[in-house]
Order: sequence, then structure tokens, then C-alpha cells
Amino acid sequence: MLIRTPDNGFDHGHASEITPRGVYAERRQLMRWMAGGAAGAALAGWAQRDALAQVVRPNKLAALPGARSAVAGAVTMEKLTSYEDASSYNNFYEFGTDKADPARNAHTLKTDPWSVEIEGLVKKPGKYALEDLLKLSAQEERIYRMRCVEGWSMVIPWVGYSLSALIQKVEPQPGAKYVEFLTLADPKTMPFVGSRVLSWPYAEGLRMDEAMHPLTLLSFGMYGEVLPKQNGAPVRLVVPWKYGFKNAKSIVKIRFVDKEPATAWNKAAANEYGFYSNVNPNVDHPRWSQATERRIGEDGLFAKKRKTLLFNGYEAQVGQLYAGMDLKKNY
Ligand SMILES: Nc1nc2c(c(=O)[nH]1)N[C@H]1C(S)=C(S)[C@@H](COP(=O)(O)O)O[C@H]1N2
Ligand SMILES: [Mo]
Repeated sequence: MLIRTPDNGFDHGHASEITPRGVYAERRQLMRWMAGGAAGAALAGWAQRDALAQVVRPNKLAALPGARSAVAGAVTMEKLTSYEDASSYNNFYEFGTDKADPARNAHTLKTDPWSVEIEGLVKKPGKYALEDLLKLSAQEERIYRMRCVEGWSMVIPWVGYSLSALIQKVEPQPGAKYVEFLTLADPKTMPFVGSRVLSWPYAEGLRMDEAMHPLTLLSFGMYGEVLPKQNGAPVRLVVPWKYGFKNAKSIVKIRFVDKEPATAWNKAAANEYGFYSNVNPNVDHPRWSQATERRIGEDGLFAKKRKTLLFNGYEAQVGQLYAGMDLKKNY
């Protein structure tokens, strides 16, 4: 989602964002075999996850299992994106603007010790240690589609719990209408903080009812392990009906506010990235269509694009949040 500014000279349009992937033919064939047909149904989810971990994970991170979530809509049976793709094709601009940069550069991120500061219109503000956040509620596994504004998607088994569990614990005041998320901006460990592509720290926001929706996940892991650094360790947001950029990584501050907070991408290009950022095939990005998407892992020369679904397919769960709103205006 690189944008053009007079001084960075970047102009990555749509097509060039979809960098051709290396072909790992044998591995992919194996995955297809594992996930295909009847075997696929049996191997979907847990078993497939374990199989994936064994096949593509030579150096595992610490285990972080979660019980399968019972939240409505929290588990899609679609084929999982391989761990390798999900952890090597990333957006994390603090570590560079190329999709391969985060996996290359994020090793410098220090995730221990870590704490998240809760502040603003809330009865129990304070600094919450990661260890305490991890235990605040039971860890669940949720298999979500993730759709990036650039036109690609993945299916990832996240581990975490509903953000609402944390919000209830810290007791927002009645005046709190929005939740703002601020992420780490440490120039010593993040080589691109200080670049002028975005203003730092990376900021995101949700309306209170969006933040309280059971599908909104505070995530600590994926594929049964703690998050890799390039995926936003040690704690990030996953909001499956919104474009990927709403999913703030490496969160250090959660602030309860009364007004719609500024967000990093909206500040960078307000006409391209609105506050809501709901996945919507009917509202084009000014420079490209949002009607279709490419599933990462299916990007062979002849792979068909998929139709993008309203709210990324989560309309039954979240459509009500936007009843009566003009989604063309509130993009
Ligand atoms: N702090 C921070 N969070 C971020 C970003 C970023 O650049 N910095 N990029 C966003 C974008 S554009 C996307 S698509 C997702 C990508 O998450 P993933 O790499 O785990 O797939 O992270 C989002 N969260
Ligand atoms: Mo994105």
C-alpha cells in the first residue's frame, strides 16, 4: 500500500504490489494434497495446522495453543495459507516497505519485556505487562480471512481472545466512543521509523462497538505459536472484516477517546484510506478496483482471482454495526 509522496519517489501501483512469489512446488503440492478433497475436511484446522507446522516450520517459536473458538464466524474452513507465506509476505513499514523486508529485518525488535499502556477515558488505566495480558482471558484459535487493501488475501489461524475481554476489564467511561491503538516506534530497533512514508507511531482506531465486537481479536500468536516478529509480536489486532492495515502490530498503547482518532493511513492519504476501511468490493480504491483478490499461495500464472466479499465475508456477523451508514462516504 505504498503511496506516492513528492519526496519518497515511490509509486507502487496495484499490479507491482503483487510481487511474483518464489515457487515452492513440492511443498505446495504436499499442502494441496493435505488440504484437498475429503482429506481436506479432516485435516482442516487443528490437524492441518499441526501438519503445516511440521512441514514448513524448521525452527518453531514457543507454543501458544488456543482452544477452537466458539464465536460465531470465527472459524473458516478454507484452506490455510502456509506458515511460510504468512510469515514472509508482510506489511510492517517500521521494517521496510517491501513485502520481504519485515521477515528480513524484524529480528531486531525486542519483545521482552513488553507492556501495553491503557489510558484515556477508562476507569482502570495503567501499564499492563504482556504476561498479565496473555492470561487475562482464555486463548482461542480463530481461522480468519485477512484481506489487504492492495488486493491479496490469506487465511490464517490466529491465537488470542476477543479484545472485548480486555476492554471490559479496564472499564471504559461512558464518554469513551472510540479506541485508539498506538504501536511501537523505536528508531533503534526499527530501521524505517523516521522515514517519511508514514507518521509514527503507526496508529489505528475503531469505534467502540467495533472494538467490542466478539470477532475483534487481540492476537498473541498464529499457527499455534507465539507471533513471529514480522507478524506483529508480541501483541496485535486482527479485525477480519476490515482491510489489513487496520490490524495494528506490536501495540504499546490503547487509548479510550471521545472523538474519532487519527489513523496512520488516513493521515498519509485521506482520499485512499478512510477511518472505517471495511472490506467493500463496491467501493474502489481511487487507483484500483477492490472487486477481486488474489489468495496468497494461489498466485501461479493461471490462478483465478477470487471475488472479494462485502465485509470480507463477515457480513452476517458485522453488517448490523453499519446499518443506515453510507459505506461509500464512510469508506
Ligand atoms: N505497526 C504496524 N502495523 C501494521 C502495519 C504496519 O506497517 N505497521 N501494516 C498493516 C498492513 S497494511 C497489513 S496488510 C497487516 C499485515 O499483517 P501480516 O503481515 O501479519 O499479514 O498489518 C497491518 N499492521
Ligand atoms: Mo495492508
